[in-house]
Amino acid sequence: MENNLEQAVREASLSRKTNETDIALKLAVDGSGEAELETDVPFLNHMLDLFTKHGQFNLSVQAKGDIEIDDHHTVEDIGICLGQALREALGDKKGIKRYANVFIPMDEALAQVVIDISNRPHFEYRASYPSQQVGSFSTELVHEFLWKFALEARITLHVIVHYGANTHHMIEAVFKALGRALDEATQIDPRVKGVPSTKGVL
Ligand SMILES: [Mn+2]
Repeated sequence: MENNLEQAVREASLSRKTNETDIALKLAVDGSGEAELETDVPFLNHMLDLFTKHGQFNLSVQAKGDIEIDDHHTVEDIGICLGQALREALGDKKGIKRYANVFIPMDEALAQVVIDISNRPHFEYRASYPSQQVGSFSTELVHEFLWKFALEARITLHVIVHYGANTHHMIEAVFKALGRALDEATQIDPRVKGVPSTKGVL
């Protein structure tokens, strides 16, 4: 368990203020599923709560945004902050599993999330939802959030919603799968010596 002893506490906090949003975010990778979410986008709070619970992270987000326009900037900027926090929290990535492939069902819906903590930002997304809105939330913002998260975290992220009939369920399955996949890929594997790359750096 040498790796564990050498591992610094994997957490990061940051704040980001623009003319569009004002965000404070704290992420602990090795948490207990505790979420404290105060954003102006209730559906995103619900999704981040699931993400945190099923990823066994701790996450707090306080976000104010220009939701009088729409939710876009707030959702996008929380994705940016979460990505930056993940990247910072993981540090040199020594000893991590790096990859994960997770399927999560939510009743009739099935989502798959495949991750490589690669330091190579890439996002693939295959999802077609029956409705364009969940409550007041536009489903196109799921793409926006995930893409900016992957970009700033510098991970390879593939998200596939295989099928489903209820848009709320389908998106819920995505965020649960994202949490579970990130939990697995960020786990310290005692067999991994140093950085899990033949290049020697991630
Ligand atoms: Mn729900």
